[in-house]
Amino acid sequence: MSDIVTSEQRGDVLIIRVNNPPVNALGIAVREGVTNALADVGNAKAAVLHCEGRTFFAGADITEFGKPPQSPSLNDMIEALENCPIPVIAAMHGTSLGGGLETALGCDYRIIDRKGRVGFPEIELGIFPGAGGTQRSPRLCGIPESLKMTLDGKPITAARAVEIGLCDEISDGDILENAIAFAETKTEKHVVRDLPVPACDQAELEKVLAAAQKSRRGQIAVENATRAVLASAEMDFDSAMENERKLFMELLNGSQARAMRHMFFAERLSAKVDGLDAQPGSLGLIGVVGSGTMGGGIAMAFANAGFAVRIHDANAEALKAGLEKIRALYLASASKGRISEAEALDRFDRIQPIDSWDGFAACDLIIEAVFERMDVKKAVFAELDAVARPDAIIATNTSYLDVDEIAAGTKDPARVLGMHFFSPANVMRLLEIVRGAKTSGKALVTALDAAKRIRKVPVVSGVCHGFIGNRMLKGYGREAGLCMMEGAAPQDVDKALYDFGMPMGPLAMGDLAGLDIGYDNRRSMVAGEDYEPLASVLQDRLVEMGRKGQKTSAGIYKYEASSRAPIPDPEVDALIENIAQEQGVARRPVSADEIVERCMLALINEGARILEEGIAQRASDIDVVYVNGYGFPRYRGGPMFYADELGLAHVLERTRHYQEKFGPKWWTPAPLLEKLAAENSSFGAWKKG
Ligand code: T1G
Repeated sequence: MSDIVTSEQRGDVLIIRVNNPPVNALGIAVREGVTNALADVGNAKAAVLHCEGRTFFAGADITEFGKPPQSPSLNDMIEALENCPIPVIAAMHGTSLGGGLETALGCDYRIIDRKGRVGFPEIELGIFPGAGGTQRSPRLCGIPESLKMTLDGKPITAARAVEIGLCDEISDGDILENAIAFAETKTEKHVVRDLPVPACDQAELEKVLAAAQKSRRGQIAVENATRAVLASAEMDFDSAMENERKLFMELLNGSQARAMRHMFFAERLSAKVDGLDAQPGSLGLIGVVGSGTMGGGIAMAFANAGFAVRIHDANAEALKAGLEKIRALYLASASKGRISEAEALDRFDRIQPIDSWDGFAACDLIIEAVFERMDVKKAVFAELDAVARPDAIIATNTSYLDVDEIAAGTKDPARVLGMHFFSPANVMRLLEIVRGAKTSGKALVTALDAAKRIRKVPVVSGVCHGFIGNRMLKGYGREAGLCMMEGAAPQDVDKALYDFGMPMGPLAMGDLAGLDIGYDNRRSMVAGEDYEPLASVLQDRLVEMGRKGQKTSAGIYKYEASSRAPIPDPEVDALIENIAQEQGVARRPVSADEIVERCMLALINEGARILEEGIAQRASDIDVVYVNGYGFPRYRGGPMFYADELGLAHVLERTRHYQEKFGPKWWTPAPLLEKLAAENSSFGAWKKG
């Protein structure tokens, strides 16, 4: 037996130990080892299945997907558990996920550490539990609960798992010792597959299905998973298992599952910086400058992760208001049951206001989130430079501005970098970490460590206007605006991209953010150089009319009081016609396919430039930015993965088509796109030489 799986007998109990770091994934060595251990139980009267390290099995080994299957399969191993002549007890701690939970369901009993969690996250990989989870879990917790876990993909607590019947007992203290003691009391098998499926509450079921249709719009795994779980009440176990397998295999190597596996690994790779071997600095006390929406959200992001935070605002009133807003947000979370009131107040208490710059003297990391103007930021950095410890890292939360210019004004640019949070900063997972020309390895690694500790997905960006996401957003917004001016109604532009999978159309998004933001930005830009005037002339006119978007109940759309639903406005349609006439634009029908293609190609072409300039380390980092910061559908894998799926020869051919139609200004293909297309290669395979 491999040293990954060992077994020993203690009294009447056979202990099967698995040690396959980092998360005890159920790779072939584990499956072989466990199956072999079960084949010879000697004179033991019960067995315990236990994993060393931080968690019970965290699922099938995702790195094996897409490769030829190897026996024994996970189903074979689970059958060996069920056919074992003695009762098997799963000793569960950490995160028993996917195939890990399915393995536990193949055992006779399940004892779980109080802090343990269980779940079926497979839907996040574009699949669903494919080793009997859709058949065994309903037999313990009923179809609605099983389907809810399968479709929302979220882990549940140990207490909840015991409450709904998935686990038998909570363990406090040593999970293995408690599992052995539990095993000593069990002499009978309790094979889950032999249990009946409890009657299904139809109303409960409808609620689960409705929630999934909303939260997982466009994901084809929802349909297959639902059919597999419902079959548990309609077919005998073996037939339902065959059905589960068929429905699972339909998804496993499909484009959505490939895209979501790509995202799983991309989000772990993005935190790695090639050629960096510095150690992170200490991270204890965090400083935040600015108590507005961003500053408050950043303070909450750190307080939520247990950090002590000092927050300062030059305007005492703003500081007071900012803290009141933070407190209200925490108490609102408590009232919704997301956290206890005690936890909410604890988190709030971690955020302490300071009334002078000196209060930052003890901070390890200080993040400024003040007004997006270079002079204002430089003034803040001068103050911080004067009080911050020499080894403290100072970060700017700027969305666009030149981090090198900000750093150049400080004593030690090596300790300066950007940490671009996305609003709301305590919710959005993406964090762009902007590496200045002089940013030290230590500063960068410290910022990456901070990101991991506050559960953000970090992506390292070089310095350019808009870094990765906002730089790419310009082309996307440009093409959406042009399609509207050329003939598509605003709601048709937005519907095309919503149907593609974006959470909201770009024009409605502009109304949500405020049309005046783009208006103000464009005042500092050069028309025709930095932006395409025709794409935003309508928005500029609307701002000048006082129509700034949702906040003024009218922008490109109009809005009824207390509703955010965009309503097409004939007045705007007429204005578009007038502007088109004035600009000499011959309006024409613009199809949804053209709208989607132009917006996507604009993203891809700019992404290729970002790659070739070394602003992003790798194509998958760009995908991580766009999926986590801009709502690009996860089941399409991000713009660069999507391009690779289309094929770069096709992407280049279509980009050249628009270059001929609209001219070279915005449609000249990026040299990297031309190169990779010529080599029949992909963005995913490219590494900057
Ligand atoms: N297979 C292979 N590697 C895995 C893995 C897995 N299931 N889970 C994690 N890793 C690697 C990960 O890539 C990283 O590697 C390291 O472990 C630490 O992970 C039949 C088909 C368990 C909550 O979807 O949710 O079972 O970057 O950074 O933040 O029905 O990992 O260090 O080289 O995420 O502490 C279902 C996926 C599989 C769980 C830990 N299971 N994993 O989080 O560490 S499909 C999942 C997680 C399945 C069956 C189906 C998390 C975690 P590296 P990490 P973490």
